[in-house]
Amino acid sequence: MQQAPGSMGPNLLLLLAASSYLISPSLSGSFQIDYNNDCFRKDGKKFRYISGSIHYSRVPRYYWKDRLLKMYMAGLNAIQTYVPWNYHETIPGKYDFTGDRDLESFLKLCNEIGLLVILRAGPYICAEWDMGGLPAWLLQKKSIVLRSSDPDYLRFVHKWMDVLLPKIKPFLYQNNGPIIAVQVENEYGSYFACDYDYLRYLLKLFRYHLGDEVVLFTTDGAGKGYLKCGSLQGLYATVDFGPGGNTSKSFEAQRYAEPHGPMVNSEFYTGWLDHWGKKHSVIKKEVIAKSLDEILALEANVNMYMFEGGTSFGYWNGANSPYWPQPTSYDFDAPLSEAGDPTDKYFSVRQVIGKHKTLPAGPVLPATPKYAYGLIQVKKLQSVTDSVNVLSFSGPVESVYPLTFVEMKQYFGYMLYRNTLPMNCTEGTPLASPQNGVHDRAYVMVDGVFQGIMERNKVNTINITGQTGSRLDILLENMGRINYGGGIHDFKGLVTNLTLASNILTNWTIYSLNIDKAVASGNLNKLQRKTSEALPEVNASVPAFYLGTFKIPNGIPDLPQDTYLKFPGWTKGQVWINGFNLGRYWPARGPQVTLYVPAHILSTSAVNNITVLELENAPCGIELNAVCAVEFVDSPILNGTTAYTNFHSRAFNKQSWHE
Ligand code: NDJ
Repeated sequence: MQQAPGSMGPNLLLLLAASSYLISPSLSGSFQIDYNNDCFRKDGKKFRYISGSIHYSRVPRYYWKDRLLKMYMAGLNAIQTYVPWNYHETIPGKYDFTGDRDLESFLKLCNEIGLLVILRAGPYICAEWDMGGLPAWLLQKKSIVLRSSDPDYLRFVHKWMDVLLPKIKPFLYQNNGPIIAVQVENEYGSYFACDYDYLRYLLKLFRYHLGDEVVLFTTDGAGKGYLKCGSLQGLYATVDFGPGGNTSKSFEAQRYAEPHGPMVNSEFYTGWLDHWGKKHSVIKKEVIAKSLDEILALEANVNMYMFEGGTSFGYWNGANSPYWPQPTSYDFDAPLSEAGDPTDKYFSVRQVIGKHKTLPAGPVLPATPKYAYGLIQVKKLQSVTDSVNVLSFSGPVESVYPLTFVEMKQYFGYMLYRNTLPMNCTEGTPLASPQNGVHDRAYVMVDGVFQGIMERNKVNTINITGQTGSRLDILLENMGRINYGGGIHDFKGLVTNLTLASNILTNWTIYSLNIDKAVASGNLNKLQRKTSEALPEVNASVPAFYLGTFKIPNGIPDLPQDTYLKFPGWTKGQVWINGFNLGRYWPARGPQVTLYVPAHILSTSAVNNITVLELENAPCGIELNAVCAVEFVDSPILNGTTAYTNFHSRAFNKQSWHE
């Protein structure tokens, strides 16, 4: 079994373990706030943390050590990470802390490497993560008031924290672990509820499980307006702000809530998030370096958000209101790239840190090698609507009106809504969602013939043609739940009625689709294209599956290596490699064009399978010299053309630090 990159030999591990013991020889460490001297104290000594955010849920376990070692070599003495509740409890009462979700192993690794941990335990985390980390099944109670003292919400929060907090208690610094501080909730002052009973409940719950020693804190925007509802007596208030502003003024805001105690910027933005259709966000390394230097010169504590952004694999990306979904890449223009490669910004940040503390001796781990496996031909398997029997494991549900994903007890991916036309639709008859209820994209077919695409907030009416009794199929895509603000109460599916020529369509047959299970089981790949089915016209393809296989050339040293997947001529869809859901691609809208492929999902001993779900148009029609292929390349493209102007509302950029 390949050793994970950055793996240390047993001697170095022993040395590190011993040295960390030497650092905290006492049976248990102490980490406190010193209000008299406006600082933290670690084992009685004045302490300032220089931290970076890495989300264990966005980096494969295979690469955790590689990224953490690079963060250590940058001069960080701590890392900050979120615990996404929905990542561990995807269905109520079923908990998963294994593999890439093994939080305890992640914490052990941080301790081994000598990195302290600032744990952001939620229950809500934002993070451009689906529903801000809250599980969608909470919406089974349609009227639930999320992030409040709604008893139904608190009941589930309590149950979840009864599982999570005992897991992290042994890793508290007071118990000789790496966790020096635990965040409660996330930017609560930015949320409409302003429910102090909720914060008090959480404080009591966290203290019950974690004891009285650990530092519990909150994070809010650097403004009185945010701190008013986001802070609470008993939780140390910290702020977040990006580069390019007035650093001292930003910390003055913190003093409004905490007249004494250490200055803490819990999110110093090193870059920014992206949205499908908008220009890729970048921030110049010089802008970061200047502000970071100011923060460190003030002897403030800082966490760089993000230091390693990583990837929202699968369906995990979130969205912003009114509806702007985020892409699969969470590169964030961070010091370590999505693939964990040290960037110029990394070395610039390391240089600034080196002005304020001694950097660890030794070389920085290099970028991991990337390999261009080249063009891989793929073949159309079947359309989604022809594969329903393989994709739907629970069979159809009949309902007078459309049911949402949550009502169908499905939380991610795609669902199929089927009906029959109640009238002749000649000359294009309007199919409409008058209340903008397509959440989020609908691919519409009549008798298997593509009719058009409806999109939340963008396209609420299309014209369709067909005869009375024709089969109407609507493939509904959940593009990710809003993760910030009041819109996190984000139901998916056809959440309001559709009308055909202004008459409400009723009597639906609804299929919950589990494509991931069908791909992983191999059943999907066994489907053979119906030879009778003619290749589709160029621009009339319907959502369909395509399959490619490839062997990784042997005899090439240390293959497999990381790579990037490109979709020349494709439009929008989802892709799996060897059953691993890599995420969404949408080169037609951008800015992300390539998907990061971590090496550990590839095989050199067996044939590799690529399963593509193309939702719109594939380069596999009858057009001349169509190249029905995807391509593995050795460098990323995250700043492709975009369909919309570069849009940053006030909410999107708290300060005008964007380029
Ligand atoms: O705490 C939030 C963090 O999880 C603060 N952020 C970060 C943006 O990367 C991240 O979501 C903001 N989120 S300001 C709101 C973004 C609104 C466009």
